[in-house]
Amino acid sequence: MAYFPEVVDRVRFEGRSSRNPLAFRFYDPDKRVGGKTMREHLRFAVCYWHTFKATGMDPFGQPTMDRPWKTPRETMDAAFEFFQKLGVDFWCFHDFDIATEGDSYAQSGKNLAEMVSYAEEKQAQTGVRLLWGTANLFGNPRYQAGASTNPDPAVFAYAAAQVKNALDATKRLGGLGYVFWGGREGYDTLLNTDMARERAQFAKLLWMAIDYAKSIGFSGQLYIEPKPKEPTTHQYDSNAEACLNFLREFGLMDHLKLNLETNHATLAGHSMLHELRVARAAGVLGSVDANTGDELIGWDTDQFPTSVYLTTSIMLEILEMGGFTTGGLNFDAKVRRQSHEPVDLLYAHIGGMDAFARGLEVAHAIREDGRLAEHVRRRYEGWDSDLGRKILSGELSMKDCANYALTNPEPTRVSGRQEYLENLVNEFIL
Ligand code: XLS
Ligand code: NI
Ligand code: NI
Repeated sequence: MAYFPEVVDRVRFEGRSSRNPLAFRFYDPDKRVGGKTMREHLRFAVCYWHTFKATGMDPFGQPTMDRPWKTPRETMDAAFEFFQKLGVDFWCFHDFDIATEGDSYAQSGKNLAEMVSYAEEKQAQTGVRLLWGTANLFGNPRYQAGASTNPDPAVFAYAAAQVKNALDATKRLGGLGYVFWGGREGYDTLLNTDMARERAQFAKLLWMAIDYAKSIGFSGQLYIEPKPKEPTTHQYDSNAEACLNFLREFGLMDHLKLNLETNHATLAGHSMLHELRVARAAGVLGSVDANTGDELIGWDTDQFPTSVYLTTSIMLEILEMGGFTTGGLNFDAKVRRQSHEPVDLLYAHIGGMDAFARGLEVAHAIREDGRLAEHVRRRYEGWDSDLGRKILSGELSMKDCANYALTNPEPTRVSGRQEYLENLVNEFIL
């Protein structure tokens, strides 16, 4: 049975002039941009949770999604049919997206192992690979006060046991990475919270995972995914800079990179570009959860990315770091509640892939042109002068600076040229 009969074989590239809503207009997988093909640059992944498991339920209403796949096996059949028809190379999942959580840890483990075997077959048949795996440490009521950050060590033990199975599953499926997203690792109120303790517990779970991964020979990249709030009032991995502080504090910098998500960046009051820049500057930019928020709703709507301005800025940072290694662009995005038909999933992903393909082309063109980078280089050129070098090397003291100010004229102000640069970017987008 075909779950996505609207596409017979594959979504095809038909070019800019195509009016076929089930074709790519910009994503041409084998087209070369710079030294690599689009598919090599973009490394698209489909996420299992939103795409195949989201029901459309919201705090005000019941499920809306029409989903002909019901059992875990049917769901996986639908998923791999979708991956193949869309032509993505990767997927991502939480343990209990693919398997039903049982009444006991033992039963859950059995259910998961069974579905991992099925996924192994599906991957072998289709060539689709696992970008990253993760564990759902937030859904079960036992985690209401956090998983690793729970005041009860018994809950920590259950969480660690669950991560063990999820790491085993990720290893078996040849996963390139494993993600820790805070989930409920934060607080609802400080009145009942020992923050210092909870942060140390969180770090302990990460250290356990590092040790366990090593012991089973899992060499995939571990990531932490920042998010400021929701479901908790404050998450300990609130943004890229907070994560860096946390990783440095607990000696974890060499073991984890960041998986950055656009909607989480904006909830934190930052642009995605800011978060990417922070991570890249620290050498820990790992992977991207490609989505976007709603400008007017203050929660994590996880919408599909359609803005070429956004995708351009993301791809500028990715190209600047030399491209993804283990990471990729995971559509951690869900169709709207009213988009309840399976075909809406196709429209959503095709749109996101096209927006990123165009963003890649624009970012590449901006870099080839060189004016933007040259502007930044020239802006700081003074630091290569005698004065700049002496300040940085420590040769000049504060007193020497005072002497400088006494003997030199007022510095000349230089325009930041923000509008000129904004126009420059638009020159490539329009
Ligand atoms: C939720 C997170 C989640 C992680 C995986 O807001 O984005 O989907 O990516 O647990
Ligand atoms: Ni995410
Ligand atoms: Ni999100």
